[in-house]
Amino acid sequence: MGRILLIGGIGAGKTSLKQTLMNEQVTYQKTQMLDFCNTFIDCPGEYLEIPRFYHVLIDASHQVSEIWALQDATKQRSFYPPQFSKVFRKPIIGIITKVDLPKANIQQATAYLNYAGIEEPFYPISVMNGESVAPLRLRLEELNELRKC
Ligand SMILES: Nc1nc2c(ncn2[C@@H]2O[C@H](COP(=O)(O)OP(=O)(O)O)[C@@H](O)[C@H]2O)c(=O)[nH]1
Ligand SMILES: [Mg+2]
Repeated sequence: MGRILLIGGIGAGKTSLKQTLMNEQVTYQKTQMLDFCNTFIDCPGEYLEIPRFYHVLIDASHQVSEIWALQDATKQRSFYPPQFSKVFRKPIIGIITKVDLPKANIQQATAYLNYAGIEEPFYPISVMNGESVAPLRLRLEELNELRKC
């Protein structure tokens, strides 16, 4: 079970990150439902933004070994309730997206992820910059290695 669950608000960059790491072309496609592939479970941002869907995220988390929680650096708000990370029984890492954009506020995004109870270090990324996602690519490879054992 080397799979990863991607969570984050609508437009946070979950699908773009998945496409980047799977070496797919990054094209905009609204995620309408849980989307399973070998490596990732991608989901619509509504599942985080609308509390009555939290249970879907919690159920999906049982099928992964790690959760990646995204926060859009350009967003003035966050959808993570306080200590949300604690509802999951899986390791959870924080990823700050869209750091290439002028209005990105990494400090604010860091505060939101802290508020969600996620532990630092966080990964600042931009899908426009391949180097910024290199640490996540490495993490993915390590999980895949574990899966082969
Ligand atoms: N500039 C910039 N745009 C991004 C980045 N990541 C995602 N986007 C854009 O943000 C929009 C929403 O991305 P998407 O991956 O569909 O978000 P999702 O709803 O979380 O799956 C798309 O238009 C993406 O092209 C990034 O790192 N930098
Ligand atoms: Mg999506």
